[in-house]
Amino acid sequence: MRKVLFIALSVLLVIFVTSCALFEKPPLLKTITVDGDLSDWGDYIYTDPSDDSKPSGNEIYKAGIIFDEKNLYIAGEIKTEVEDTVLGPIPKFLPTILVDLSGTNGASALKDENGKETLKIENGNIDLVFLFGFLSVYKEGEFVLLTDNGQIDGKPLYKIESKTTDDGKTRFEISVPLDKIGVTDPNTLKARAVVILVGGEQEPIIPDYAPNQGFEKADGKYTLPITIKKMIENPKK
Ligand SMILES: [Ca+2]
Ligand SMILES: [Ca+2]
Ligand SMILES: [Ca+2]
Repeated sequence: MRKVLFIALSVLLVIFVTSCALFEKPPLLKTITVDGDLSDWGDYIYTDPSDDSKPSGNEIYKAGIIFDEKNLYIAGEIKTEVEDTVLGPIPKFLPTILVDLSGTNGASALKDENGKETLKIENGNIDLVFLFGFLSVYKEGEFVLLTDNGQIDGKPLYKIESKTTDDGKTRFEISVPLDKIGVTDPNTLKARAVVILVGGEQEPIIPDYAPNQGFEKADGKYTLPITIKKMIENPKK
């Protein structure tokens, strides 16, 4: 009887230790292959409505943010109108991504060249920004390009791949090492992101948001600054 009890206690102890180990494991959500194919995101990708852009035809279909113990991953699927220029056709709107990481002190807002606030996050700040195809990190009071010399011609410290489908949708994936963006403990990290399409000349036009903010307007125009109220978040609360 005593032996049976001992075995039972041992089994219980093993189960207890194992479950503690599980709790201690980092919130390692998923390792993503950066190849422009979003199928490896599974349920972690946010699906935006395919017909909610204003002006229409400038859609965000998918957006995602996730991390593992080494990298932060960002993804999107978009399609925009193109404009013919002397340099050839260029997209009318470009994806802009704001990222808020827990445990780091980001910028209170993005500002234009005159110092006027353009975009901010309600109850958060901006640690990373993807703008005009470049990723920047907020460091010591300013946004610095994530390249080896902080200049456009430097070697990127992140990886980006994109693919365009036959029907004109562009799918992109970005990975950036956590140690390049000030994350020291992935076990306690929470990452939030919003993906928006931005264009317009005198006034900004934002045809689509993912996740939806309830901001979509017929002409896509806004009074600045815009306060982002909703973000994709992982791990979820
Ligand atoms: Ca992939
Ligand atoms: Ca959409
Ligand atoms: Ca939307």
